[in-house]
Amino acid sequence: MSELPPSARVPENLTSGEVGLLRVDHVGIAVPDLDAALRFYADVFGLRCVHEETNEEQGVREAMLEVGDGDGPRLQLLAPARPDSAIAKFLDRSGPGLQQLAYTVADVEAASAALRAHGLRLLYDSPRRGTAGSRINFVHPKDAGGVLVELVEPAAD
Ligand code: MC0
Repeated sequence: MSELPPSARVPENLTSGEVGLLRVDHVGIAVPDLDAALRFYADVFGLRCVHEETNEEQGVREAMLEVGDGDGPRLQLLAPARPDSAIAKFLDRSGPGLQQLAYTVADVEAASAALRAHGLRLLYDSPRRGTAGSRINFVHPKDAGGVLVELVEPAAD
């Protein structure tokens, strides 16, 4: 639906540590109703939706919102697309709220391998499809201080 902002393009030679986190990509918030949440964030916070899609594999309807000039991290609204999804389970257990913190990486497989070497559990053996054709994996929240950490390798273009 939209081009990646300049901040989501991966510059060469920019890494911090062996895991290679480049920046905060987005913060994910679980919501029961995507359309109602989009209205709330537009009307109250003035945030603009720049991308929306349904990810069947993850069982989510999601929307990306830009903050300010759009050069920084985005806000991701996540609503369940089916009752057995991770987001539906999160909402049942915890209610609406912060669900994940996502970092941009240049190479999701390399980042996952580095985190596994530190003894952390990655949720998937190999990357899966994320927003806008990105490749993603997650660190189990119990291995990351209670935070569900997502690694996002943006699509090449
Ligand atoms: C569960 N826990 C969390 C949590 N979800 N803690 C912090 N943040 C979360 N989001 C805690 C529970 O409170 C519980 O703690 C313990 O983890 C349960 O662990 P579990 O039994 O192993 O797991 P489940 O069944 O609760 O599932 C949690 C898990 C799941 C993270 C494995 O949500 C998952 O697979 N997430 C990855 C996929 C995902 O989130 N997809 C939706 C976004 P206690 O202390 O009670 O034991 S899709 C997306 O983000 C894409 C579109 C993208 O950005 O590109």
